[in-house]
Amino acid sequence: MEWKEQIRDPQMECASRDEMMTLQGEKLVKLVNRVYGAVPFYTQKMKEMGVEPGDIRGIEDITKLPFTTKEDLRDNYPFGLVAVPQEQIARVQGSSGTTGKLTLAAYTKHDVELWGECAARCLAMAGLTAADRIHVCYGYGLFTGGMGLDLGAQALGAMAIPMSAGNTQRQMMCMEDFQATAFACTPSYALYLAESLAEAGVVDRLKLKAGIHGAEPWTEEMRHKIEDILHINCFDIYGLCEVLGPGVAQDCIHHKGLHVHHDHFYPEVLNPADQSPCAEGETGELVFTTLSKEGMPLIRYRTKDLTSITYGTCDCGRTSPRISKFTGRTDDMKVIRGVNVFPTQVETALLKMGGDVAPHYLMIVDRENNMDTLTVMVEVDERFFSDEIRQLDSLRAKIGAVLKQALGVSCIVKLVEPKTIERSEGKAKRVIDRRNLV
Ligand code: DLL
Repeated sequence: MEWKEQIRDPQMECASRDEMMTLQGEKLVKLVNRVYGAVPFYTQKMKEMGVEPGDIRGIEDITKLPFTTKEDLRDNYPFGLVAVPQEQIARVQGSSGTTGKLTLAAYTKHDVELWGECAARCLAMAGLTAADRIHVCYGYGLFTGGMGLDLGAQALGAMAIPMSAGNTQRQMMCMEDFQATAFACTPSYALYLAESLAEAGVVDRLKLKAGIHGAEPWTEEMRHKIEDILHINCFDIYGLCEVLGPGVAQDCIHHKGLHVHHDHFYPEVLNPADQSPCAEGETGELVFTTLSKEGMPLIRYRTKDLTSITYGTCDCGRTSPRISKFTGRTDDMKVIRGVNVFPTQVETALLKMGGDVAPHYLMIVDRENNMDTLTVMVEVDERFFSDEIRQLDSLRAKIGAVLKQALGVSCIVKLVEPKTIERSEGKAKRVIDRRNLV
């Protein structure tokens, strides 16, 4: 089919580098003045570094500013990094933190509108317009997927179909009945759904033309597979709740990297070892400064996502910097069926169970029939391996329930005898990922 270039905000998306740097500089100066004083964390960090708001005069001064990490968010949980009076917070969203607590993000009304605008730019990048019907099968709730795409559809003037996740039969029925022209979900679920639609023989009756997928790493091969089954064009949407949610960046119809909305998010790619800047095209850790957010703006937030960046003008005419598909993370977080899972969450949950369960575990992440699976091997007291099989079954069910509660995703529990899991003299290997994503 014919793909028409849609640029929602040409003034911003196609601004010259000089114009954009001037705007980014002005916004950075305002941001620093806003958080200094209002957010004790930043005031203290800047004082420790000997930096005052007056030292920040343009975007090139960004390197004088401190970093923010996920651990800083945890230490200031839940509202310590909020930069406005709390009554101005219009909504909160969250994702998994490194321990039992969530990573929480707070948005003002302005931030929610900004989010919708950024997500709408992404939908436009995928060739969608107000005439489209967007079937959203990302989860709604604290996770940003459902709400983000929904806000984007609203801002675009399109029809949002708020399906939320799960119940594939119902998804298939509504997709056909409501004549959705685009759908949004994780790439792994997209492939599962695509294959289910093909098996049911309904693909030709659908009106789909685009798929908007992200929240987890995926490959070009995966993209082509979904596209081939459904005869659509698939797009890679990126975001994280701390920075905004889906809509921070996405690829356009030329699929030559994910365009970052540079007027709202200033990206840096830094060498993870010493935080020195990477050269264009060189892989490093992606760091974002939110230039426009009010509620919980972040300065130099270390995403731990590994990518590279290019600055040239794209074939679509956009000048926004483009990040490449993600090659991994600097930490051990895994995204399983769109849910962020940290080994430390498993550890915390097992330790809380105490007694018969040892905190020796191994997570095995795999992909079966295009769906992520998580198996957790757990060492338990050897008396469970006597002839009382029923005891073992009930312990397995109990651990399964505790882990589901802690991780937000179900897993297969395999109980093993003490000392079965290989011990390491250095860092324990807690996760084996067999998905071969990169
Ligand atoms: O996953 C937001 C989102 C929802 C993005 C729907 C796209 C679509 P969090 O739960 O905070 O937010 O998880 C953020 O997920 O740091 C990456 O490691 C990973 N991630 C998100 N998008 C992509 C992508 C949402 N397109 C974390 N490719 C991020 C690879 C992604 N990884």
